[in-house]
Amino acid sequence: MLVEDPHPPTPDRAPGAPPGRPSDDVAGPPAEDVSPPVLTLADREALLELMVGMRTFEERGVALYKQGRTPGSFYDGHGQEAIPVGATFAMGPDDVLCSPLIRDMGAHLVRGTDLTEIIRHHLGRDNALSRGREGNVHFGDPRRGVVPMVSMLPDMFVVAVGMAMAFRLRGERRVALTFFGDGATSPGAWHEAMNFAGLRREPVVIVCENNGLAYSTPSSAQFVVSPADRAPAYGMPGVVVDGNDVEAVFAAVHAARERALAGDGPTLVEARTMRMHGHGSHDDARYVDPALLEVWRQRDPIATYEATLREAGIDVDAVRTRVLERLDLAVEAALASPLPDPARATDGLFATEEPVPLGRGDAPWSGFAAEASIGGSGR
Ligand SMILES: Cc1ncc(C[n+]2csc(CCOP(=O)(O)OP(=O)(O)O)c2C)c(N)n1
Ligand SMILES: [Mg+2]
Repeated sequence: MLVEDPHPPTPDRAPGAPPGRPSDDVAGPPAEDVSPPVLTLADREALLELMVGMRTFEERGVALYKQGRTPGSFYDGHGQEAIPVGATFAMGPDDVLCSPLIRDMGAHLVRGTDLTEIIRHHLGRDNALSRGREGNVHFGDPRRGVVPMVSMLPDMFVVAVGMAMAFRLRGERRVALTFFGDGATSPGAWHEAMNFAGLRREPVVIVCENNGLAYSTPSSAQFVVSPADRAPAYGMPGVVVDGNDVEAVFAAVHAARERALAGDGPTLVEARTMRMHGHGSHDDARYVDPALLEVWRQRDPIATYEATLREAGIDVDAVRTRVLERLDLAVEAALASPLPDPARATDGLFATEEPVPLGRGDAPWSGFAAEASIGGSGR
């Protein structure tokens, strides 16, 4: 028997859409008509430097872990650098990252979080980010609009949707960007966040890093329908992008941000890539076919971009030298810094002062340089 919908969608109101908001085409097209901004040569050099910065830092991080200097484990995003760097580069200074995860070190670098502080954090030293409370990836820098993550996946997506809702209700021109992996698209909270964001058209930019693996589970053993293909069912476009191409990620996320700022709601950008290392430094990933890794190694996001920029006349060796010099200084300073004072272990358990306003600080946001070159697209 055909049962009638007691609350059918109307041409000007989708089911459940807040009154007064246009919603005749809930999913809407992706913002393909937004012409991608022109990246200057300086922008492109910055993108390379940030990706090299992430990789070089993480290689050092693995070494420090293997030397027994890093408590816990160490997680890296080797081969995925183009995603956090390209996506964060497309954000404005008032936008919020909620939150960079274990493959997203480059997002912190784009935002200008101090490298010595990050290394101090990983070494469990007294530091400005977590005050030595943990030595892992659960840190952020609220002054720079980077929200520290909680570990349960994909709960920061839920928080990002809530933040985006707050921005919309307050009439603030800013978006929340959230990162998660393919593995985070299965728990119930992911579906709840997708549904709510699509229904309410929250200004959230959703970046799914599909690296083919959730710990040792390949995507083929986890879902039938890809995250991007699922997006229209929640009322938003899903865009697949080459996650090893930093400029492609930048363009897709920039378009998603424009769409969110225009009031058209969220976009899910599925960046396809490969997890080149184990889940963490404790995992040798023997369950991954070496031939598959070799295929992806040929597509390394840094090597390919370096070749392009070398052609364009950029001195990529100088970029590497600069990165290494900065890293050496930061590691030296971090290793020389003290462990936290045990007497202060309970400091900060309760809020005793006003929180720092998110992202309204002094972020030396390094996004693409020439405002004129992006046609005044409203950053
Ligand atoms: C609810 C929940 N279950 C398990 C974990 C432990 N865990 C952390 S990362 C991870 C794998 C996630 O895979 P994916 O989302 O694809 O991210 P990737 O590691 O591939 O970047 C797991 C199982 C967790 N953080 N939260
Ligand atoms: Mg994964």
